[in-house]
Amino acid sequence: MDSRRNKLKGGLLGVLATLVGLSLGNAMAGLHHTWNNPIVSLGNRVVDHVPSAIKEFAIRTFGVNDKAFLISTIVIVVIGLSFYIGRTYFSERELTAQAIVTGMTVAASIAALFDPHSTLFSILPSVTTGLATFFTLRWMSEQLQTSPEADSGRRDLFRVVGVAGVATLAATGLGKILQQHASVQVERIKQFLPKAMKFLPKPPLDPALRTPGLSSLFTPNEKFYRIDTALSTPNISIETWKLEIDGMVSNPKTFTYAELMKRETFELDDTISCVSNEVGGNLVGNARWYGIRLDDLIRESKPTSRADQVMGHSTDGFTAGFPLAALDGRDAMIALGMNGEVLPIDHGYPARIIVPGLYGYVSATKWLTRIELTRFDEKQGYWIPRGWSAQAPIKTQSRIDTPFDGFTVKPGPRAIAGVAWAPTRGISKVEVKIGKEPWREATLGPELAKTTWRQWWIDWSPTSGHYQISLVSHIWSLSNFCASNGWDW
Ligand SMILES: Nc1nc2c(c(=O)[nH]1)N[C@H]1C(S)=C(S)[C@@H](COP(=O)(O)O)O[C@H]1N2
Ligand SMILES: [Mo]
Repeated sequence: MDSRRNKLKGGLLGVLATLVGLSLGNAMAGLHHTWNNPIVSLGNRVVDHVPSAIKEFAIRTFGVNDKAFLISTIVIVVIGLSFYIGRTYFSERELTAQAIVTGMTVAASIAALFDPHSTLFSILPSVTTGLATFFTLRWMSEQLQTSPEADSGRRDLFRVVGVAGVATLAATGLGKILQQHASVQVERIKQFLPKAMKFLPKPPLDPALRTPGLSSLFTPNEKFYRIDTALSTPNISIETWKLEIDGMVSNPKTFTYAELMKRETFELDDTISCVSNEVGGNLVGNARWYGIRLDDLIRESKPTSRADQVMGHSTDGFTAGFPLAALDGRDAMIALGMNGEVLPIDHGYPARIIVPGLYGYVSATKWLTRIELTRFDEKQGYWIPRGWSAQAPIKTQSRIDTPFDGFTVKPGPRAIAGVAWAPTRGISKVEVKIGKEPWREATLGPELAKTTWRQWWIDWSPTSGHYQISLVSHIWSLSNFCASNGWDW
């Protein structure tokens, strides 16, 4: 009786240890969209090899649930084996148990190597599962070393089961989040943007190609700065995504992704910047955005005369509000694309707002799901109660990209170069001063639009010594300087 009970206990602990392993392996599989958990890899191989007669039988009998049936069968087999593993492990036959765990791990790893787009790394979820199962078993047995008092033995058992249960739940939750991310990544990769109905000409040759160290005309998406209040990026599928326009409007509207895409699409070259960008900082970037007109959408929803603020809401709870009056034909957009790609998840997939000339924290809501028409004296965006101004046009700023502040350069001919921006006013002139020499007017790169930065450079041939470089940028509408930064190295 007692030994039967112990065998049952051992078996159940084996199952629990395997669940810990599987949930961790599953979380691991979420780290890359081509990786699968061991159960799915094994299932894939069964589907590959099972005779077609059995496949047809399964489809006939279980219909669309045939996959679920296959997966459940594998799970049942694995649970059965885990029960046996636990029974042997906890009855002093550790080696047998280890051999079975190893065998299953090897089998699942081989299965994973045949998954579509697999690499050697595809075995990681299976290996994780095997190792985690093994170490959990070992940890359990250490914790359950028979103690003289039966009472404490029972307490130990509760503790072990509790800890393993919590670990399984936590790893399962993590796996869900990661897998959702992976599946939205796949969805996004499969998505494509048709040519914009109003497209921009191909950009001119980038002066950065000739000037080492100068920022490229467009900032590549992977290098584009990111500011997020959320800990992890929301993973929103366009299948379920909707954009609502409501609040102080007489004609509230809801759009699906497909409905938005049917509207007139256009391109916008625009430099966005974070208000927290410090002199010389990199919280600024230039992109060719692709999207639809925000002005039109808002006009169609008929804001009431009381409304004076357009507030974007994100699924992550972030909000940003800007003046309704800023929708003055300056090409504010709901962006669905960035630099020729579907909007990256990090930058707001599936949709975000871009308003030229306004700082990101009052306008550029990522993972946008709702646009509310409201009033500044009634509602405040995320950063306003935290001390930031509700009105936030981007200031005229400039940056020296090269030579880099504080770095030593070789004497000899080179360039001093950088970028200057003043969306939507545009940059007309940049002047550079080296030490006590007179101000020199820099050569300016192409002006894509008044909303974008302009690259600038001057030739320079330093002899050895220390130099301070100062900079002023002038905007189109005024001739006096609006910003300056000084460099010392
Ligand atoms: N949902 C959401 N949108 C957001 C933010 C955020 O934290 N959450 N940050 C804003 C800020 S402060 C800036 S400067 C820009 C940055 O956009 P990027 O991360 O695509 O560069 O996004 C804005 N949109
Ligand atoms: Mo920002």
